Amino acid sequence: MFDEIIEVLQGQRDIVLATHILPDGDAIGSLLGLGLILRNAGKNIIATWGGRMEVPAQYAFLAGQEMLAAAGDIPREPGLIIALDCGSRERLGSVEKNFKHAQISINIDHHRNNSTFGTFNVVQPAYAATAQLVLELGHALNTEFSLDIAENLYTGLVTDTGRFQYSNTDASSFLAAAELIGYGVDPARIFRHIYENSSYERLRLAGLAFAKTVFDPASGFIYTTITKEDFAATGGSVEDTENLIDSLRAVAGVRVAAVLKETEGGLRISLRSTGVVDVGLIAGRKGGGGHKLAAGYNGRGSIEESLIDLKDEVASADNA
Ligand SMILES: [Mn+2]
Repeated sequence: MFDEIIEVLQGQRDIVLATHILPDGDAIGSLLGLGLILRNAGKNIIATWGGRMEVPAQYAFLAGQEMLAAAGDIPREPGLIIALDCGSRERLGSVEKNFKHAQISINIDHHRNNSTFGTFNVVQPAYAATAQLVLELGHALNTEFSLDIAENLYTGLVTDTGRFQYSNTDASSFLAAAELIGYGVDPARIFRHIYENSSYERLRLAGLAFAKTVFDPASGFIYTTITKEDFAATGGSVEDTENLIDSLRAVAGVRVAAVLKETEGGLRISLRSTGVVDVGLIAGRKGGGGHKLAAGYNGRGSIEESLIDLKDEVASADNA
């Protein structure tokens, strides 16, 4: 799976790593985890993502952040750039142009509808997290896994599997977790950092969002909206909305959950399915991407227009 990539890596000393905009636990964990693996192999690593270079508070404990650089500060035409956890080149945001101009590009990801946009592509939809792929790549590189590397990869694994409870969780996820725990990872320590490190602003933003939730039992569609005004009123950030949607999906009778949020980069729409509807297909038709149960895309027009459109999609998916 990694033969070609390892050959490419051997020929490069300076490597840029990039992940998707608004990075989640798998994005950051895979980015820093692979960065540390390659740095230990003697490479010069710069790690980045498009947009504001600010590590969400719950991931601030992760090692390797000295490798991070703002997207504007990375080489315009990197010799080698590696995209992690990005289903499409567009997900790189402002780093997309650097990716396009790189001499060699590698795309490592687990999104099913990945557009194989790299010179080399390792896409494994069967893997629950990109971090699991990075672990495998580490094996192929004969890496000596430090606790710092292991904590990054465990973070990717625990967040993308929903703490080992989503349907993407299988024996290989637990085997990967067991291996990482063997390198010294303390699951309770990671849990405290990621899930018990919530800010007051985050709580208030969630309260506002939950209060505005609309549920149509007939179609099983539940949604809420978060406007610029909501962010301003609570002091919450886009990162603070990361797990909101899981609470919407948890309501009995829900088939599709959606959170529509006005971000600096425009309207972002997150989707979750409880199993029947394939939200990855819906997001794909809108120029976005994701999995059957979790996907997202950028809305065009107002929140109201996007909602009308989305309700139609959910209604017609019911008939499929
Ligand atoms: Mn992922």
